[in-house]
Amino acid sequence: MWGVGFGHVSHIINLQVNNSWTKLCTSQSFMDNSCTTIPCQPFVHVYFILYLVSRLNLLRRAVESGWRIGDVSARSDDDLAELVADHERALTERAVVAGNTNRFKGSDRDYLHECLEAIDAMDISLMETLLTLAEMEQGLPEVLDNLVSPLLIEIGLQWEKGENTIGQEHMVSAALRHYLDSVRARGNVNGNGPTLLSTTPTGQNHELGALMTAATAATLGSKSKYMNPNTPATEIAWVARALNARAVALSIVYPVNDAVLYSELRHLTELLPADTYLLVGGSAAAAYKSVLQDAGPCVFLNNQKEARAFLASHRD
Ligand code: B12
Repeated sequence: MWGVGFGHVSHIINLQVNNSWTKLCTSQSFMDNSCTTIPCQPFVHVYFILYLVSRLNLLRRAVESGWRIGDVSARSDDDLAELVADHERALTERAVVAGNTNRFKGSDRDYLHECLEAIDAMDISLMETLLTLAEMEQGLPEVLDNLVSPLLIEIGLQWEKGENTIGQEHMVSAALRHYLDSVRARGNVNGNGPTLLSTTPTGQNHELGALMTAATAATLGSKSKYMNPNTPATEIAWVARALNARAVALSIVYPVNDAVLYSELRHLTELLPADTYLLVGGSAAAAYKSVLQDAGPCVFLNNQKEARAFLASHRD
């Protein structure tokens, strides 16, 4: 018995010690009154008590991590130690991010470079944190013009050169989509400004330009609504009418020469109320100018700076 590691008896729930014996009970043996009594030298008692203190300490840390005592009391020491270590590791990581927040407040950080490094390391959570920090420090216009846009262009180039994977590009797009839509949602969604409906038309799957415009509009006081990408003309027109939208924003990125899109855009201009603005942007927008330029109030905008200028002068 001497020298046996007490990790082997980690289910002890009751321990009685006197000068010459020690009674060990597990939850089962305690219930059926079959606890083991072992003869012990006094120093073994000390050993037991030290073990017990360390186990109670583990149990306390597990409970402080959010576990219920009933769920952890029967776990082995190794299991408990792992649970506690996982939780404490997560806390440390959060503290590092929080520490960085304070350390860099008001600094002149190169967020673009840091985001690219985070993407390289597949640390998308860090990229999301950096976006939030950049927005707090520099404001949304700066983030859209000098962080999100160049980031997407760089990701596209890296993908073309085979320097990143499709998986990475998808992860980044998903995170940016989520970020931009949360900016839109926390903006003036139910305010008094005019309603702007953003989307992409049939066949257009690149939606981040539309989401950037939706986010921009929300921060400038519009009631900014967003439909998913690849939306048929009839649905865009129906929603625009239902919401009494002052403007519909379309993003057109790829491809440039889509016959279906020509006819969809023509159809859209026929279905929209004559006084609804059609705002069009995106790297392939110019290719469809011929269909749109003579129809209703249609405005081509090259970037978010131009979108801000237009929206600011059409607030009413
Ligand atoms: C993210 C991304 C994707 C994502 C899109 C995810 C999503 N949910 O949107 C996914 C992975 C789905 C994707 C797929 C594809 N993609 Co892609 N993609 C990109 C990437 C990296 C970013 C696109 C983007 O959002 N750009 C937004 C901004 C940064 O660019 P922008 O359109 O110019 O917009 C700016 C302004 O124009 C303005 N704006 C834009 N829209 C609007 C609208 C309004 C109203 C206003 C006011 C302003 C405005 O605001 C922006 C900021 O100033 C680009 C790289 C790039 N250089 O853009 C490639 C890119 C567009 N993709 C490309 C390709 C080839 C593809 C695929 C064909 C790949 C494939 N083989 O499957 C598919 C096509 C899918 C399809 N059927 O349409 C090529 C297109 C090349 C071309 N023009 O011929 C690019 C350029 C990559 C490259 N370098 O080769 N892609």
